[in-house]
Formats: sequence, structure tokens, C-alpha cells
Amino acid sequence: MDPDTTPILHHYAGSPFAEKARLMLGFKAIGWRSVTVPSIMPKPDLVALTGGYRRTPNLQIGADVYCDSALIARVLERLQPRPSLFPPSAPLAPLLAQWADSTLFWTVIPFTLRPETLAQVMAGQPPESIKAFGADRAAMTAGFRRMGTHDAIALLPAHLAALAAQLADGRPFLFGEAASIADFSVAHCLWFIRRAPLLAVFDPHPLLKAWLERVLAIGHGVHEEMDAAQALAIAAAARSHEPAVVQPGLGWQAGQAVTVAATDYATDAVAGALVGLSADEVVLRRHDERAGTVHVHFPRQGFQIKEQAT
Ligand SMILES: N[C@@H](CCC(=O)N[C@@H](CS)C(=O)NCC(=O)O)C(=O)O
Repeated sequence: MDPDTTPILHHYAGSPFAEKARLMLGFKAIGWRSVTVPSIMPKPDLVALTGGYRRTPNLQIGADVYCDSALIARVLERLQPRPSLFPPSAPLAPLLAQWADSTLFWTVIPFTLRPETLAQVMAGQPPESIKAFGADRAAMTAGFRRMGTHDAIALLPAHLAALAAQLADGRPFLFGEAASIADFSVAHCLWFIRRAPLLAVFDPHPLLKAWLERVLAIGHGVHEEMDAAQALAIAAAARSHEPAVVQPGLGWQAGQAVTVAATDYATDAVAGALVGLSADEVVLRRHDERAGTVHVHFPRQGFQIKEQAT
């Protein structure tokens, strides 16, 4: 495979959304390269590529950087259409995935990260690192209303029961015979619970447990480690970008100086020139000393475009 176009995943082992991306790469049997990023700020090498977006995971192909696992799913589908993450038999799969990536995820996080489980979830990291992680996430979610542990303990069982009921007829995946994006979005949330000794929550649902094992058994596919400097050099050496077009009638002009930011949490704005816009995706061109001219792609949904302040 041409080394410059092999997808590079920027991620870290303990990230649930990264687990979703790793499983999707395994499902598609796409070979990939792995760059481990810090789990908390600062992330100078990642930000050199993204222009300020700090969430995990990110997928780099040459000098194109794709932010957010929902967009990464669509990019992987373009690269390798079979097996599909979006089977026509499951039109509601992307909606269930969106629910899992937001409501289920933000129920699982407080459910799992309790004072008594923190050390285990953080895999033996020293107390200073755990404290720094807490401070980083508090700053990242300032202004975002998060559920508390007691609410999560009360609400999670109903979500699990509904998911288990969907599997009650013995189907292997949430929408039937074929896996879909919904399986990966639900699985990364439940994978996180498995990192804490809270497995009893699955006891009433043997079919859900078996389903989770089935999805996680898909694995991460073939990948090799790469360091961040190499990934930056690949971006800098790339001579072209994925073709991008600003579609008319969507409120913005090609070349306009804009910022793009997530609307929920980690709302750091990325500034650049608008080079791509559709109902699904927004693309900015920006320059970085080390990464060169990079196109940074975001999903349209969940992100806000603003005119750059002059
Ligand atoms: N909607 C985003 C959410 C990503 C997300 O929240 N990732 C978490 C890690 S699982 C994160 O970025 N945490 C802060 C960080 O890694 O710096 C996606 O689907 O990629």
C-alpha cells in the first residue's frame, strides 16, 4: 500500500470513541497506522494537524484530517464500501448510533467513572495523572450539563434493557444479520463499562453480553505504530487533498474565512478558509508550519460554522 495514503488513526487506548474507530477499521479490514495521542491537553502534534480540535479520535489520510467518529465512519465507507456500515436494511442505524454517541455515552461515563472505580478504569495510573485527567475533563465540558453518577445508575438499566430487547429474537446484530454503525456506537459505550468492575449491570441480559463479545471480537485489524513526527511529515509531503466543493445555497461562500467548533463540549474553534461544504460535511483549509497545508474535515451535524472575527 502507498504509505502516504494509508489511514493514520490518532487515538489512545482508553478512549471509547477511539475503540469505535478501531473496530470499524477492523470490520472494514483496512490496514492502518496508529499514532498515540495524549489523553489530556496539551496535544501539540495533534493540534498542528487539526488547528485546535482536541477530541479523540482523528483519522489522517495524507494532508486530509477527519475529525469525529461519525465522519470517520463515512470516510471508511468511501474507502472500502463492503461490508457496509450503513446497510440499506437498517435505515435507522445512523439515528441509533447518534443516540448512543450522545445520550448513552454521557450516561455510561458517570456510571463508570466513580471514585471507587476510577483507579481501575485509569489502568493503574498514578493519583496525580488521575487528578489531571479530572481537571482536563472538567475544563473541556465547562458549560455542558453532565449527568451525575446517581442519575446514571438510575437510567442506564432501562437503556440496556431496550438494547437487549432488540436482540431478543436471536439476531446477531442490532438491526439483523448485518452489523451496522449502530453496533459500533453502542459497543464502544458498553466496552467502557467493562473497564470498571461493574459487569453485574449486564447480568440480566445474556444476549446483550453475547452481542458485545461478538462485536468486540471483530477486532482492530492490521495496524502498525507510527510516531506523531512521521504523521506530520506525511501531511507536509502530501501534494493533493481529497476533492472538496462548497455547495451553493447552504449559507457560505468558497474561500470565506470561518471558524468551525463542536456545539456540545470541547468547543475549541478551528479557523481556516472554507473549501468544502455539504449537508454532511464542512472542510477548512489551514496552514501549519510543521504539517503544511491541511484540509480539516468535520461532520456538519454537531458543529457550528461562524464568520471569522476580523
Ligand atoms: N463526537 C465525537 C466525540 C469524541 C469524544 O468525546 N472523545 C473523547 C474520548 S472518548 C474525547 O475527545 N475526550 C477528550 C480527549 O481525548 O482529549 C466523536 O464521535 O468522535
